[in-house]
Amino acid sequence: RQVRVLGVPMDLGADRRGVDMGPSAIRYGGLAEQIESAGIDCVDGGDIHVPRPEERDPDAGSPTPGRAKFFRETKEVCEDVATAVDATVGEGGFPLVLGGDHSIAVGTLAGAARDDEDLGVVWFDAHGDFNTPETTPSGNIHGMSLAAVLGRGPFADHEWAHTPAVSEENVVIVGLRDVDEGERRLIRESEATAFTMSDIDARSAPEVVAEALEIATDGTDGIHVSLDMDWLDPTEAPGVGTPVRGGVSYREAHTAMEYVAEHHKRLRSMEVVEVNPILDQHNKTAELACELVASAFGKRVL
Ligand code: DIR
Ligand code: MN
Ligand code: MN
Ligand code: MN
Repeated sequence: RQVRVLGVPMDLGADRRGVDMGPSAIRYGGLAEQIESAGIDCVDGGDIHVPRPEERDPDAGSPTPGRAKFFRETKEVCEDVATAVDATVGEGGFPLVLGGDHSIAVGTLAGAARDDEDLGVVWFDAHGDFNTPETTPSGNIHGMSLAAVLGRGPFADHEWAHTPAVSEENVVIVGLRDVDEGERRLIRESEATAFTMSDIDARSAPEVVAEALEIATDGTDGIHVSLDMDWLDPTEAPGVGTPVRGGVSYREAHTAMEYVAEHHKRLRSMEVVEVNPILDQHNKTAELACELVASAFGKRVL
């Protein structure tokens, strides 16, 4: 199977400028070489067009002004992402989507799940991304994307978003440590599983990731892996939109991706998001993202 890289230089879903440069930084960090070193064939499909925030009004076209900023633009970008991902899957390719902020997951999953298959999702993130326009403290759609995928947040009634794109019982958040007040209740009430950093401390990262993969593959045809780089501790991944202390280590992240690789027959799509080169140290976070992708695709020491 051939990996098709799709860049989405998106920062409309996050206040922190800089994640729009993520796709460039990740490519510059050696993505193609890393994927090839895993023995996987790879082509680059270029970038999706994303408007600059300076040329738009965040509230224009928003059904909930201030509570879902750049709603209209996010919809347009995610629709394009969905079309590109759907086409890649249709051609038998493997979509690897590079963010950009995490709002793009609405597009990735709309495209990946538009196929007849039932997908499970493992969402590696410090955050739940489970806010809705009602609970959001920021109005940033990247904090609502998992809720949106599940048909709870913005775009719930939008046909292009194909929501709920996946069923909640097969969705697992791993690495949670920064949750907003209203968001906490939504996560607890949902049928999605959330493993916090405390769970990882108590049980070890490999054990938690193994269980997450079990839940995501249980009764599904395949899985999607959404890797928010702020899942890692900021000492390893300082170049992210919203760093949060107390994340997983370099080794824990690699081990997790090696576990993902063990499910390669079920792996259908992947995205790497929230890389912010402005806050990075010599592109360290983007280079780490490339390494982790290679591990997920089966690269091994021996
Ligand atoms: C916060 C930050 N929970 C919000 N979210 C994210 O704005 O909703 N940061 N996803 O990466
Ligand atoms: Mn996220
Ligand atoms: Mn479907
Ligand atoms: Mn995050």
